Amino acid sequence: MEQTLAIIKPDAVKKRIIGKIIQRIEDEGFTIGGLKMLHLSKEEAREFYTVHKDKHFYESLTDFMSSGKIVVMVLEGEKAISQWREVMGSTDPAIAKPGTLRHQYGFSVERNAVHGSDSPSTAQWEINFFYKKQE
Ligand code: IDP
Ligand code: MG
Repeated sequence: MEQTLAIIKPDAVKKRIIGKIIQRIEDEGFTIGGLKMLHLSKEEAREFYTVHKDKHFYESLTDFMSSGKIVVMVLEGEKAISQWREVMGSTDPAIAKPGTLRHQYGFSVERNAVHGSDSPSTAQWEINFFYKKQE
């Protein structure tokens, strides 16, 4: 059993497609091990995306990710990390394969509807980021 962190980003929350995305997650066979809605501050978004701090899109990305509520989930499954990345599709919705969530619901390379961890160590770090602190 593996865990990954999934986020429904502010663009998708605003589009009222939380339900469609969660339905897809369950249809794909993931177990949802944790789920909550929250609104990141700019500082929290900067901390979450600190790995991208030197990228040209860091300021814009962290503005976007702190622009509205998000839904944060822990997904569980045998190969949850790679499976969730396949279901999401490529970062850029313009090149994501048909049938992937980013192809279906993404608006731009930045506003691409969903997030997923990219490795076991990243997944652990990201899950701790959202779930270590007490509610
Ligand atoms: P990933 O989400 O597919 O793992 P990353 O390269 O880790 O992609 O980038 C994190 C997030 O930063 C992306 O999901 C997207 O929202 C945003 N992003 C990535 N590349 C660009 C870009 O070139 N311009 C604007 N935003 C970007
Ligand atoms: Mg990434």
